[in-house]
Amino acid sequence: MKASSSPKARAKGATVAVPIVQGSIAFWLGPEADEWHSHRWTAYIRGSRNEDLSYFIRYVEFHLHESFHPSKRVVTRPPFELTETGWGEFDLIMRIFFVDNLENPVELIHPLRLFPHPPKEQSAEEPVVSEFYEELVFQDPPEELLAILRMGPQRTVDTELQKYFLDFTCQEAQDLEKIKNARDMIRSKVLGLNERSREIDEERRQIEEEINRLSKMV
Ligand code: SLL
Repeated sequence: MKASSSPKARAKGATVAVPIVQGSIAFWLGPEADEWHSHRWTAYIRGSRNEDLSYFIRYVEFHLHESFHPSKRVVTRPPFELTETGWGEFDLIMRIFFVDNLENPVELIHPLRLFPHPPKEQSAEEPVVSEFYEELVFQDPPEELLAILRMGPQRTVDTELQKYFLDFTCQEAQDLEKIKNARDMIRSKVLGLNERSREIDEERRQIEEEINRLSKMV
């Protein structure tokens, strides 16, 4: 059986990039705050346009600071978010597992932010938002996963927090523009190299003619 016809085969040469956002939103608890629980925060992985990512993400493991018990939490349904209360900032790890077990999990490190930067007085209404645009890049993905990724998301997810999300649509447009510019540059380089290659062929032809002419003289 040819490798390409196996459902577990990898699609050699295919690359798919899926834009996602890793983030956290933290609310100061105001009068309810105590020494150990000054903030309520939610950390999450979301689509850059709030798409439901469960079409290709099976679950997300959140690895918290060891002062949380248990420190590992698993979220198996969208939205892939975790809410906790605490007092301190730390880097949390979000490990993303895909619907296709052949694809290795991807680990993102998220800097949880509770306090405004630069520092200012906190209000219970205005949260601290820490979001980063990322691209999950699948190189030679399994055929099945490739088909799923190409089909794309089927729906969006609504969450109470979405009014605080940052807008990354212009980041996506900028990335597309960069890709287009890179393509144009490669295209013009290839054209230049083709031209040079034609010149070299012509030079070689002339040298061969010269060799022929000279060898007839000896
Ligand atoms: C800091 N390096 O010192 C960091 C650690 C840990 C935060 C922050 C636990 C809450 C709970 C919690 O908020 N840990 O025990 O329920 O700032």
